[in-house]
Amino acid sequence: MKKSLVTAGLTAALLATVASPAHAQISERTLRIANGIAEDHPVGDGVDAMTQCVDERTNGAWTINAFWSSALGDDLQSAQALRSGTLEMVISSSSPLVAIEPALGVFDLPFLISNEEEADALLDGEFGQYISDMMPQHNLVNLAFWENGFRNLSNSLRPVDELEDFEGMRVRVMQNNIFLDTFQTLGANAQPMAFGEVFTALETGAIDAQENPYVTIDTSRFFEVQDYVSNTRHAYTPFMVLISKPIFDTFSAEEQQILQECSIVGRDVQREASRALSDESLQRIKDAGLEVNDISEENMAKIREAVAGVYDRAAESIGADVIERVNAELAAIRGQ
Ligand code: TK8
Repeated sequence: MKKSLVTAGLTAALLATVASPAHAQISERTLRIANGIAEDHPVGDGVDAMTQCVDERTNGAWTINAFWSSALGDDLQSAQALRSGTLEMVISSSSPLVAIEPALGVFDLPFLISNEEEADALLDGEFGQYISDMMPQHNLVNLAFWENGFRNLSNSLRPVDELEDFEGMRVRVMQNNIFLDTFQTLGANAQPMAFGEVFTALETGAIDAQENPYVTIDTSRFFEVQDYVSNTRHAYTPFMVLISKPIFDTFSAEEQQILQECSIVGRDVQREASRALSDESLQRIKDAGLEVNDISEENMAKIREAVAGVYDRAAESIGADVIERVNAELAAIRGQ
């Protein structure tokens, strides 16, 4: 009698564990995510998909609250808050985070990546992992690379379709030494500025120009305060989906896995949305009355040539080994 009671009790305990293995491992949590871009940017689709995934897998134990348009601060401020454990997550451009990890500047090298397939292979492969592995020493964990995308120049002065057109133009660049060098080398008056200040700076005429993917020119409504766009595609920059390491370290292994996997679910939705919206955004920019300039191959070649020296100068901050590594990886991806 006694023995069978014990057995029954054990069986019940075992059944409970088997029936809901998750529950013992999952705590109630609220994750705030900081973002600089607007909610209707494709990152919004990615966050929705990630949230839904997390909701299903935690049986509703987690709440994800996203804050848009720099409401919790800009990329760099948010990343610093993650490092000290006062904010859970940020979806940040890699570029301003060179202040934390200079090797991230590798993605900012002009004309490094030439199409989305290369970007995905690079970021989701060994090189992306190599970069992600650099983040924990800064108290940050990179869960995934999402898409910011190919960047194009917009301005309020004149059509830009050759090298000479950059001369003296006051171009906002991200707070990033590689972009600063690239635009200075092109002859522009490059001004580093946080993303949240760009619209007003364009509106008041404090600057003439900025550079971002079409989806950002569209969703952050830069088209309202700009007259020309050129498809320069001078760099492809990623978003990093970062979580505070001190906070992530308090998660159970299962919770860490859920967030990791749901960030990948979000990534795939986000990239698809980004690529689908890009053409629509360009159309909206045209409909808003902006002149869109396609730069000829010949003029593009001169622009590329002008900025070639940026690579050598950037080696000091990025690390020559990191640049060699990305070049080797890209050559392999291209089948060279
Ligand atoms: C939004 C930024 C933006 C980036 C920039 O926070 O700063 O121009 O392209 O997407 O991360």
